[in-house]
Amino acid sequence: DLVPVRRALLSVSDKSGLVELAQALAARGVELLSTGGTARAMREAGLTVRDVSDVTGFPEMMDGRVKTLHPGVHGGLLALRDDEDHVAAMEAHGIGAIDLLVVNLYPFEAAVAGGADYDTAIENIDIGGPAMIRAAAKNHRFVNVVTDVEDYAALLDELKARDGQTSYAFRQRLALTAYARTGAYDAAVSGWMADALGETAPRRRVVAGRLKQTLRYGENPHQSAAFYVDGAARPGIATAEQLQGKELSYNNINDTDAAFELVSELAGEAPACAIIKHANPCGVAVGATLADAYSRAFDCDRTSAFGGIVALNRPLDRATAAAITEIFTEVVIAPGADEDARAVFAGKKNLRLLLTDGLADPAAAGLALRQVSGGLLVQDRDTGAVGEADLRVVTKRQPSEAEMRDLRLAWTVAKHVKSNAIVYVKDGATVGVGAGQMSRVDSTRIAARKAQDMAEALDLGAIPTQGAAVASDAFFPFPDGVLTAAEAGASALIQPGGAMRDEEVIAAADEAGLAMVFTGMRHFRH
Ligand code: 93A
Repeated sequence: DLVPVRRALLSVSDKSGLVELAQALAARGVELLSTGGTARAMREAGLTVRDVSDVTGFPEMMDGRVKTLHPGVHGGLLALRDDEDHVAAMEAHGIGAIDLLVVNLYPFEAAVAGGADYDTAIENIDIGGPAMIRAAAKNHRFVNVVTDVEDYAALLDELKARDGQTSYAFRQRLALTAYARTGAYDAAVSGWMADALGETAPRRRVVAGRLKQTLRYGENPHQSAAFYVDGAARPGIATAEQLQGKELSYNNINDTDAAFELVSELAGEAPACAIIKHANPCGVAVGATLADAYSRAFDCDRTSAFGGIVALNRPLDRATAAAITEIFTEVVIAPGADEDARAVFAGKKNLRLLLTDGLADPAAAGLALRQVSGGLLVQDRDTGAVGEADLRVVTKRQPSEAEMRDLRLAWTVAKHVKSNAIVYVKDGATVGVGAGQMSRVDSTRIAARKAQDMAEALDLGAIPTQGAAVASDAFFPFPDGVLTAAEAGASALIQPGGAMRDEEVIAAADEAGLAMVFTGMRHFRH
């Protein structure tokens, strides 16, 4: 199954490593075919190159849209060398076999990530490249296809080790890599277009991505892992620039995403901070300054904040940077950092600092995926948001303006807490978060209990849940959760409503003197 490489077609947008590869191939006596710009680059290096237009008998035309789309090329890639009919067809039509295809595609992903407009993105969709790659990969019994500059060295090693030939196993791996590339490429095109058109229907969205980074390990050290990105230009974990600190881990990426998505919901607010641990917020606050917001978020649950992820809705400043470095923090993500802040962090080599280009758009259409045994569950991102008009006060008592502000913040935070989610907020800061419990009343108790513990640890004196606003991500099925919140001192509740026992629940709230607001929308998150 060894196949000699005698003729190669090179057509690459990324020309790095091209000349060295071509020189090594030429030195082995391999004939070189090529397209416009690639041929020029090789000729400038003194190589002898034959133009594809010479093979096809057609000039490159229509701004290069049609250059390799021709039987002279595709016949040379697809012909089975051990099939009499195929060989006869090659001879009859003067088609020469191509044993090696080296192609990398028009940089569609980079163009889109760089903010290309619609027409520019369209021009960056490579047609001839993927067609050749798929043809060569299909015929890997005879043809080598290289789609990644990183594989040039392996190809030359193989040719050297096998005296100018390649093994079947080697070609199989190249073909596999090639199909991964064309699959990811088309997924990027379709994803860009779905975003451009605001399409969310799962049947019109491809679930795939491009490998951004191989990770040291997954959720646990015995699991391998990688980070795939969809190539869109939106601010977030996939596009953030890491200024310093160790490489991000799988859990870092997951938690940093959760932190940034949450803080981005507070775009229109005062300076805000979210601290995340195991994908759940352990402190969220708005403040007079960013440092104030951080310190108030930190005070929600100082114990859990240790080794946490901090996300900010404003560029990091010196005072906030200094406060953050007082404890061990894994990652800080913010839409920028000033010089002073960078200087403070520079002394903390392990602290990872990620900068984004603005905040995420909570309303942006997209998909949320979850793996189940044998498949994927696909749904729209939870872009749901309740406006002023959606809120319905169901109790005798109306919430005060201050309570209403806290209710809205609690509701926003609850959307980002694993269900069952209960969030206590007082004066623009979470004071207790109950996450991931199987019973809602347990979450209500845990959140209140944590607030109490923190108050004792900080020697606050006052009970932080006194007069707090409480959000529940889904309806209270029974009055018990409401009663628990009331016992903790809460004065206002926000929840979707819609339970069979809503009347009982409302009556319990009225009896306890609480104000309660229904949103009509649920935010489960699992
Ligand atoms: O516009 S295309 O889709 N039409 C083609 O026939 C074609 N053939 C190769 N683009 C095509 N290519 C691409 O051109 C290759 O995939 C490669 O990315 C690029 C190399 O062009 P040049 O050699 O002119 O720099």
